[in-house]
Amino acid sequence: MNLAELNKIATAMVAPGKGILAADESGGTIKKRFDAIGVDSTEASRRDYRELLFRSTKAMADRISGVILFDETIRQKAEDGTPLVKVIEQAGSIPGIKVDKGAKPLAFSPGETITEGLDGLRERLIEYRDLGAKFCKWRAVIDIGPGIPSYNCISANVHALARYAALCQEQGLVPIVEPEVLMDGDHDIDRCYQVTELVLKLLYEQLYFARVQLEGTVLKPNMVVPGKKCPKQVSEAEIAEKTLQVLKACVPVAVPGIAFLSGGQCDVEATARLDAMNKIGNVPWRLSFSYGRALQAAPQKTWSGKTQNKQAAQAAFAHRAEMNGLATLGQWKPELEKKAA
Ligand code: 5MM
Repeated sequence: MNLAELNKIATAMVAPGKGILAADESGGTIKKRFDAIGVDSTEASRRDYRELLFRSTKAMADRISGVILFDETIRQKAEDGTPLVKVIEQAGSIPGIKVDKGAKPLAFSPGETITEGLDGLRERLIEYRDLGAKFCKWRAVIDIGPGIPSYNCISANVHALARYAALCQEQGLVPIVEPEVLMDGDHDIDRCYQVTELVLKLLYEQLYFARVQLEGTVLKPNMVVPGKKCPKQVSEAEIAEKTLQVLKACVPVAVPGIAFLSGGQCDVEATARLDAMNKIGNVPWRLSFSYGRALQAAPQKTWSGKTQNKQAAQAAFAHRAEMNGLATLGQWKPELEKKAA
């Protein structure tokens, strides 16, 4: 393992003013997103849509440090025959790949899941590296509900994350480590804090046991928020403060950067909360984004599968990328949202 090289990539992934585009929706998820805008999910429509994003040249160069791809996309070519990986690199961004095989029901644990994909992972990583990936992503899903999460669910998931991360580093790839505590449910912010704290404590213990070098990793956590159905929603300031508090209590200084997931927050909320954290600052890691929905909801809706909407969709994507880029610097202002995308 070349730790200096891994650290260089990880640091570039959370460069100031930039963040990661999570475009790694699996077949089922992208179909759901396309259904919502009335578009058939075919190999060609998925390619056209993703090419549109990756060819948003200025946004990609200025604001998108890396792109997480799905297995199909890393093998696809743009309309003119250029591999999409090359399109991303030419735009000055780093290609990465989702390598987990999804969250499956955890035996004897109703309502809980375990993320699968470790079998044969070393061989798949070698192939992805040859296809141009420089980093990987694995997402563990922890739900909050009556009686859950169980210790069994958390420990199984963080153990898998640690095995995944070690394999990535062995193959010269930076692991994004994503333990997502879901924001579905009616729990309050303090319950989200408690669960996130336990997950992160156990995660860093397992990463240590697995001999993962934290300098060559990026953490992709949830923010500490109340469940969507919780009657007591809270201010942006409280979310920023509690998220920073739990991260300071759990995440070692050796980690170069933290790139939040958006998790179903609306796009402006995800930007405002990231910005609020960076305005507080005074943390040892870069605080950035690795957003899927919060970067793509607007361009997807604007595109709606129509070629004539392509430019407007690229403008909508560029706008969200710009807003989030500013949020990584603590320089976002609500007034900037009024500027039409
Ligand atoms: C883009 O969505 C990713 C893939 O999801 P599926 O495996 O369910 O298709 C997802 O892992 C995503 O990278 C993270 O959840 C962050 O995305 P959000 O939308 O929460 O920012």
